[in-house]
Amino acid sequence: MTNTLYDHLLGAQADNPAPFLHLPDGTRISYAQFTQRVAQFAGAARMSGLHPGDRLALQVEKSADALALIFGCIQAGIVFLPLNTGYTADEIAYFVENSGARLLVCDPAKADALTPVALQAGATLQTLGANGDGTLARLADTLPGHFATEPRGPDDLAAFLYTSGTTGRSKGAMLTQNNLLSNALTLVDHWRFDSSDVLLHALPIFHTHGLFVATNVILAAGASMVFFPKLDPKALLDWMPRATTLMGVPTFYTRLLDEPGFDRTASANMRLFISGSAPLLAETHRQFEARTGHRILERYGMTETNMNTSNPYDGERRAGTVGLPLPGVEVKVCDDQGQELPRDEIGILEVRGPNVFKGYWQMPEKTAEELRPDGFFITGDLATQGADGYVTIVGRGKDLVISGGYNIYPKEIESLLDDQPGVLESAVFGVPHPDFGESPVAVLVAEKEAAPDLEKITAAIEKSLARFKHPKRIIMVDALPRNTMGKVQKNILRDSFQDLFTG
Ligand code: MLC
Ligand code: AMP
Repeated sequence: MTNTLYDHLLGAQADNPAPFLHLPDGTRISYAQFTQRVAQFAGAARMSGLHPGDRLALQVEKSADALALIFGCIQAGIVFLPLNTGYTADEIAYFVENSGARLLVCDPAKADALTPVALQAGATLQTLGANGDGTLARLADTLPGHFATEPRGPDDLAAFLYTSGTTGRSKGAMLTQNNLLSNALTLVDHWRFDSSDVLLHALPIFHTHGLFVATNVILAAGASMVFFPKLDPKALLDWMPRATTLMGVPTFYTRLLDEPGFDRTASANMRLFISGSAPLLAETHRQFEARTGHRILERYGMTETNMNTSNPYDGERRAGTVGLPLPGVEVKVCDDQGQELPRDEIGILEVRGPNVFKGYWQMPEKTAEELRPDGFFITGDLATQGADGYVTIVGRGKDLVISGGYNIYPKEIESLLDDQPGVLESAVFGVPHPDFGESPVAVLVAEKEAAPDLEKITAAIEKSLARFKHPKRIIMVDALPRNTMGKVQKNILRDSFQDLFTG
């Protein structure tokens, strides 16, 4: 047996002198150099006591070493869980404990805050910094650039990505080697990537988009990417004449359009701009084409399924739609019972294919709620599919806010707010935001006897929740609008406050 994912993405290129990463300072890292660093990290994880199937949690800044550690896990058969760098120690504690991770790797600056978290969960802690520093990097430096690749089959687990739910705590979506590989190979073909491509990579590497879509596609194509630490539109513009493609969330495109120097000439060398993770406004699509002559290619996916649909490369890239099902992926629009609806009717989108995950880690009942026995996954997105097959996402059946491509589950914030002294009840909902697409707003109803202390509430939010989840406004109201069943009518709240950031 071989290692499905490692062999296809890296093993075959172990001697390839061509560049894989271009760092913004001009440094190039070839496939051969990267493969050696990956082997060193595979060895370092093994020497830290991890065996195949064990979990390794990492909350590290974006860097070539961070990526090498992730691929080192794949080579050593270790299941990795990449965590948003914005998560607080409270949030990390849950992921480490829930996954049973034996090793937590964090930025050196977070070691003091996270040592107790690791201890509490019975895990060890190592550090990895963005500048090649950290205890794990030092250990890796001492190890050989070869590692006996651990055999792993297509159905073996490769990664857990945690995704919050509309009720309760986050769930670890279990992704197999073949989930990731099959999707990467499909996308290379569908989007016509080859070894001459240079991708502008400015996404974080702890989510599907930046890791499994962007990075795996580049590796599978033998192409290269400019590895920016974060989005900086001016840096993108500097590199654009040497690049061919960009993948981003809609905020990337609105911020690029805010750059006066971004035009046809600046983007003349680019062949493809891809958007996803959140709805791209048809207006942004039109403005982008008018300014650059490029039609953005929008696609649709999720943590549990990788990519499901995409606008075509050659055919019509239709603004406001997410295109057609990818080869090998089946989609259907259904009613609540899973009965397929006629074309053009609005229902819940369900998807099936080799891309669909295995289930939620140690949560069989949650898995059963969302993954049907016949393999269709209930996405929770409201959609229509036209007679010509194009899918349009028209809304969400799930209570979710997407801010700049990050998912925020109102339930998580409401639970915290409801626990605060003086708060009778709360509701959190998303309203349009010019930069992030949507932003969360909280409304609070005070208890009769004691008014809530907003400063203390803000402090409680700071301690528990990553900053991107913080409500952009907290507003006191007399009562929450409810329907006759007693359910809070968030649509009324959204309508009442829709101009808060755009008015
Ligand atoms: C950062 N901040 C955000 C935010 N990103 N707040 C709300 N929403 C966001 N998305 C906050 C920070 O906490 C900080 O708060 C302040 O904004 C500035 O931080 P920053 O790091 O300088 O922000 P910036 O670089 O401007 O980041 C914005 C962004 C980034 C849009 C470029 O969020 C981003 O790269 N988003 C991509 C997310 C992504 O990869 N999603 C894919 C998920 S996978 P303060 O208070 O300290 O000032 C998926 C599946 C699929 O969905 O289909 O792809
Ligand atoms: P996540 O759980 O972070 O993977 O987020 C997945 C969700 O992002 C999907 O269920 C959709 O609601 C949303 N999403 C992803 N891509 C698009 C898109 N192109 N248009 C609209 N929504 C999208």
